[in-house]
Amino acid sequence: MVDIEQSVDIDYDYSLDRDTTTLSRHVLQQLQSFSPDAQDLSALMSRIALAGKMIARRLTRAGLVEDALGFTGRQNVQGEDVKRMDVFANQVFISVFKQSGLVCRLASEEMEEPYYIPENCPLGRYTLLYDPIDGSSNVDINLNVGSIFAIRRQEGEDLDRKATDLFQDGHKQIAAGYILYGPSTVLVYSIGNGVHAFTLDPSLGEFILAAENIQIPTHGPVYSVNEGNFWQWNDSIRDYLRYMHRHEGYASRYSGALVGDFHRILFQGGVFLYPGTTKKPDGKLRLLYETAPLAYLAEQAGGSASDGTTPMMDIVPKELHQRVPLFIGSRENVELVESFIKEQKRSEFEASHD
Ligand code: P6P
Repeated sequence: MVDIEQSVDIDYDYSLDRDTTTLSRHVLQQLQSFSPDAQDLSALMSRIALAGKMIARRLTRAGLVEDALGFTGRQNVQGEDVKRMDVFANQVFISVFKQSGLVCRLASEEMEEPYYIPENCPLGRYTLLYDPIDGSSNVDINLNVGSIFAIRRQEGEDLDRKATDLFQDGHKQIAAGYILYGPSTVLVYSIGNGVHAFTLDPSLGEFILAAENIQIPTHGPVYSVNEGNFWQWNDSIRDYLRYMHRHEGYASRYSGALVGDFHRILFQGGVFLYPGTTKKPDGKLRLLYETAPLAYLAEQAGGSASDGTTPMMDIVPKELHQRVPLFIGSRENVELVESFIKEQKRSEFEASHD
């Protein structure tokens, strides 16, 4: 048996090793295992990457492809106008898991009930929870949008199709991440061993490792919130915004797409907040496929996330499309917002007990 080291002079080529560190390889490297579970996770992430590539391809040509943009004329379970891209992306995630034997159920912002892939049920051991296009109002004006995903193990065969095993807290997520469709397409994910970012190389058609073990700065300058809702917030949030307006060192950034705003905070630090409003006391964002997956990433990256009082990862969903207020980002920035909320609760308590 000829030892390849002897026959070929192999200098370590960093760029070659980087370009071959695909997502599926990275998953197995992190787990240091080739067990069936590890192989499952690797395969799951590969299929999510394929979905990301297909959606990115459609988005880059959306202005040129007939009927790619605009509205379908229908509303989704959230009462939101459904864009053609929402429908396309929703279907892409279903299609990439067909004939996989991996995922039996998919739960999405765009579907009132989970979708069960016939050939994968009940043997499919995993559930994909996803927002296929987050920030879809940005699609028609060519601004960044994203896909958010989480993977949970399916517990039991769910023969009554009530998916009750999904109504558990965020610690039941075994993987979570997002795909950001921006100037480049970036996939950020964690399987519980840190947060890692991959950039799509269109010439290779592969997501290539770009950053490992990303850590959110403990404090950052950015606060990301729709200040147009100021009139609908309670006093604690208004007091927090006044604090931001009156202290040096803060900058307001808000894109209208959660994924892009979170991605900025992941790298630069700060806080994203979507508080409850008078019209939507529980806020606008959905727990199972938006805030819980991002909370998983935030905590893996040394940051934090809550609904203002309870850690997001501890919140138990009561129904599939449950909304929650969201405060997420750098630990110190989140704590500052929470301190305003705590102060208001304290003064309300004292007022009611005087
Ligand atoms: P508003 C997009 O519709 C979304 O779900 C998030 O991506 C985004 O952060 C938020 O809603 C924007 O909502 O009320 O500020 O337009």
